Amino acid sequence: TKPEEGFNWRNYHSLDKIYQWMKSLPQLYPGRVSTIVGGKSYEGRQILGVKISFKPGNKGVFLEGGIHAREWIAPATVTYIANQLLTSNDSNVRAVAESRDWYVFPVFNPDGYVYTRTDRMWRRTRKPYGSCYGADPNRNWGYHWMNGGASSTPCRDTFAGSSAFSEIETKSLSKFISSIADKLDAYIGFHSYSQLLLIPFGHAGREVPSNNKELLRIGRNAARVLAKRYGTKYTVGNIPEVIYVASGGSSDWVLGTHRHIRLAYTYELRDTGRHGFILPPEQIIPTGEETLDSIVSIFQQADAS
Ligand code: ING
Ligand code: ZN
Repeated sequence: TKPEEGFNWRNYHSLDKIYQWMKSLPQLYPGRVSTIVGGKSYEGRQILGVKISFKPGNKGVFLEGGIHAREWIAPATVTYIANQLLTSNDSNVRAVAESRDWYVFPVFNPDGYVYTRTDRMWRRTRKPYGSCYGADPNRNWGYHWMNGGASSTPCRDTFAGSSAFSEIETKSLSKFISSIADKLDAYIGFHSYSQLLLIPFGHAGREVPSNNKELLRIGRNAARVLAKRYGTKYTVGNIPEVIYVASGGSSDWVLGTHRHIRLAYTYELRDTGRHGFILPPEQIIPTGEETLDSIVSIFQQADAS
């Protein structure tokens, strides 16, 4: 096939294209990549992931993208990172890539992602609630559910759902995450926009992780590394301090119910509002490069201390 028919990071892609690319990886990298159906969506789509593993016995990292439909740079960045983990010749990238098992889910909310082709600013899932559709899948997880920064009114963008895990997407993925949690040492989510590196917890009440100081130190160093490539500035801190109180987020539940996980971060990727959610496709590769730099830094630091 011609290169332009293959997958690339020059443009944003449809769900079908992304899934087609993911499904091609096991044949391209035999013994290193397998696809995983981690969950399913309300409209019956698969929530597809890939597991990248270079050797047995490694700890696992979970990469979550596209929980919010309109944040197109998130699936693009997560697929960029997965591709670099497989193909990069940079010795620092190679060392980090091969030191972990990577569970990569670029599109957590496939119904929403597909729907953004009709309504580009859609954020939520697509399950009907009366005359409105969808709940915020990053307010629907069952740790301090509805404890601040979430709405109980359907139609609102931060509607938390009718109960914790009322959405099949969060319910099914949370079961998958629990099934591999023993192996997980890190959970990293990707949103846009604002250029922030967020640390749990988001709920009201000011709970912080037991290793909050370590997370802040590693995060600030990673942000410094990120800025080196293109000068992109990130702010690092706990969720309520640097963005807002928000409960029912995935990272709160993952860390709150799996306390052994050492590294939990959520990126708010480029930019700071000039383009917002409609980030030009020319910025996919630069965003991917600088974000990968920071991910490599996070794991280098974690392994050095
Ligand atoms: N931001 C996130 C949101 O869900 C966030 C911020 C991250 C809140 C992690 C809670 C936990 O509101 C965007 N842009 O969606
Ligand atoms: Zn988001």
